[in-house]
Amino acid sequence: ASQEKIEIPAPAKQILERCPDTPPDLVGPLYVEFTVERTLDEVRKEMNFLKEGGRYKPPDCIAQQKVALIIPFRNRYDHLRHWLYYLHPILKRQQVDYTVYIINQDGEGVFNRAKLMNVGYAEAMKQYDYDCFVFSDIDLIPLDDRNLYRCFESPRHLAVAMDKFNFNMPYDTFFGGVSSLSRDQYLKINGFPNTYWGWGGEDDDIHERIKSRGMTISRPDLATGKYKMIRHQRDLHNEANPNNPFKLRLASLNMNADGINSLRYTVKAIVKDVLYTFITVDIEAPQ
Ligand code: UDH
Repeated sequence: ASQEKIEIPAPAKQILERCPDTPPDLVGPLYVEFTVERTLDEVRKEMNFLKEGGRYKPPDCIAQQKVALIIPFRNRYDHLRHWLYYLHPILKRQQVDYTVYIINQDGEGVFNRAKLMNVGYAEAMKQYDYDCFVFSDIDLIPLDDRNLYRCFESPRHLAVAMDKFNFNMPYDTFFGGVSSLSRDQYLKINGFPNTYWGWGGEDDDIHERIKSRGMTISRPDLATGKYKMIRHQRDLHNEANPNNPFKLRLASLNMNADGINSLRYTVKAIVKDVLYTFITVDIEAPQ
């Protein structure tokens, strides 16, 4: 019998490579303004690259990190629209595999930024195997897309040059606004404090935690780390808390008992929009 050779064509499969260290499509300095009003629907139409929940991952390479963006939130819908309009395209150019989590404090009790960020960590970890967490205020827009929303060897402070501080650090140990920690870095400091109710001090506490665990802070330079803040009045129920500065001295003592290991909250609702995952949460706030 004659032997017939049959050629079986190999299935067309694309082998993805790891994304490069420097994303190729970055543009550098950005033009940002807050005078144009956009509806959420208009923003949605522009972000046709997103998947349900405010998710994106680069189609042509494997992202270096899986990043959860965590935003503490209550009643700042005008800021939210600006933030989504500017940040999604930046994060796409940065080739991040990411999801945006808006952590919305339920009720009218005293606001607690750091506790909401802990909730964001815990809820994000239930959904995906994130290895990096970027924590951002809703009112801060980067002015340069080379300021990478990812994690580094050390915990990173990204918002080093805000317009409201004349594009400078207000003090040397400042850790406010936008920061990133890998899962390991976050767990090494037992997450963030849950006990800073009202405005002030929690960012300095986080800085103390990092220092007391022997880690240093990584930062972009002042030119790359520029931010524009959306001007606003002080919110209701987020008055400066005069006790918070005193707590700071005890930060390295309290950190073992106050953090992700002592976090208590109740999820009220999870809504997945194409622009974000919106999690409303009761954090047992004092009235
Ligand atoms: N946040 C809310 N809702 C609130 C309070 C805070 O969403 O009611 C979130 C939001 O992400 C915000 C972040 O928490 O960006 C930090 O709060 P903040 O913007 O009040 O803090 P910041 O230090 O401003 O930026 C302090 C008040 C400035 C008053 C200036 C009056 N001229």
